[in-house]
Amino acid sequence: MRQELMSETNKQLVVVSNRLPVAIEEIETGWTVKPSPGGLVTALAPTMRQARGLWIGWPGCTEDAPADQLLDDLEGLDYRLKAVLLNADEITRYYRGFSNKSLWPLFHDLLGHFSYATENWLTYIDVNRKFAEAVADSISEDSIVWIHDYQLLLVGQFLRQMGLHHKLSFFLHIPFPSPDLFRRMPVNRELMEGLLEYDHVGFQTARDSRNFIQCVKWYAPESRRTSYKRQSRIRHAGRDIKIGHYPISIDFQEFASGAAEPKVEEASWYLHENLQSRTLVLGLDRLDYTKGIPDRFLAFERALEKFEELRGNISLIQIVVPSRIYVSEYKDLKTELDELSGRINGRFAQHGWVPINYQFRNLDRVQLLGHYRACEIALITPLRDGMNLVAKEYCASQVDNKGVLILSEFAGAAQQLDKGALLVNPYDIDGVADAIYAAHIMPAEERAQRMKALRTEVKRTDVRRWVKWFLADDVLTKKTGSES
Ligand code: GDG
Repeated sequence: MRQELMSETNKQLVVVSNRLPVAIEEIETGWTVKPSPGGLVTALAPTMRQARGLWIGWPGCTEDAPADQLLDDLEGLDYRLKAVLLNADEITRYYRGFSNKSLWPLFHDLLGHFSYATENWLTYIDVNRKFAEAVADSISEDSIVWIHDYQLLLVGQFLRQMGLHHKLSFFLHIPFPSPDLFRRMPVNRELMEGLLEYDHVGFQTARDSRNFIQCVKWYAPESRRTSYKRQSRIRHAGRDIKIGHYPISIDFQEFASGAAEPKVEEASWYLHENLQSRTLVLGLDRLDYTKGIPDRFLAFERALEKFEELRGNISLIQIVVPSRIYVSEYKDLKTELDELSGRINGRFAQHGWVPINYQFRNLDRVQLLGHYRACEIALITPLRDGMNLVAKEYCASQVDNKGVLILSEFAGAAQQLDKGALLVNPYDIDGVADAIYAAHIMPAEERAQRMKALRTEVKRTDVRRWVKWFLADDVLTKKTGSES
């Protein structure tokens, strides 16, 4: 077991991510700390407890918050938190700028959304250095440092410059682009140089890992590579760097048992009762152009056009969780969705039936599970996605094996779920429309067979296994770093 490994070796796990698992917010009477739960928190919590864990990140507030004191006073956590505070300019340039306007679209293959500004890049460098200083101030000789995601690509490089010889690991939650795309980034060489300072770089899928290796071949053709099973080793500048793919996952049991709770069954019953349609189709995404929501609406419209029997019998429930609304492109996307759903509903709605039930809001836990339970089809069609946990959560929650998963072939999850899901190309409006119809008429036996296969896979590779895969070598082997 992972926990046993950590305690045997008495290492301390230091996790570094842009956001902390809590958020500090200003209220009328002062400040409050709220949990901001997510998959990564659930995944890492047991190991963090066992390994005297420390989590370093931004608590989402401005610099004037008394963050250290608030986090020190926090009760009920079995590991420590340390805040890196950002000022308004840093939030604009590092986070909203270089991270979300340059790296995010480029790494999702969406060059049309990509823009670059030198001042954003310079602030990104400064903030990465700031995170590295926070790490260097807090770790001990036996710490294992695990840095997460695209906002912090350069932290390892700054730690090296500060003279740290710890084993440094990095995991990228979003896709890694092909060399052709990567080279469009004006600071591509600086990013490669930074990434090659880690000892271990992990990706979601084999394709991301391959893309990275191709980029290394372009950037450093003299480097040597050896492969064994799921991993490669790159010999670069006198050091060995381990490259692997580790598809992130969910706590299967938590979703499976949560979905079977009476209050969830009740919420699910109400959904069906209120919407009347025989088949409910679920879309659930953060507001983001990578998620392919407008194309999904068009595919749903096409299905209603092509297959008359669907009219009055199928409804799409699309939940869009507010996100990055300060960015004009995201505001435009929201306007587009408002208009599209209005137009399609105006075209097809009849008394007692509306084709698209579109809601711009968050769901609480019971509602989330209720939606997973109630919907006979999940329509998950991102244009590109690192993994997509909603797909896995939907499968885990299908305790009666009735649901059908329609999944974009460009979601990382498709590489694991291809056997049971109906895979689609999200740009192919007719193809997605056909898949919606195929799912609607799919016999119960085939649904059950496919869903059982999906649930077996999600259960087998659940999030604890992800942590175990990634950390196994880091805990058991010594650093294979610099040559003397
Ligand atoms: C990034 C990568 C990668 C959503 N709506 C509600 C809600 N959620 C939860 C879901 C799920 C999570 O948010 C969304 O995770 P995804 O993986 O689908 O997408 P991103 O946020 O884009 O995540 C992605 C992931 O990192 C992990 O590496 O898979 O590819 O883009 O857990 O349940 N939760 C609640 N109410 C909602 O309304 N409670």
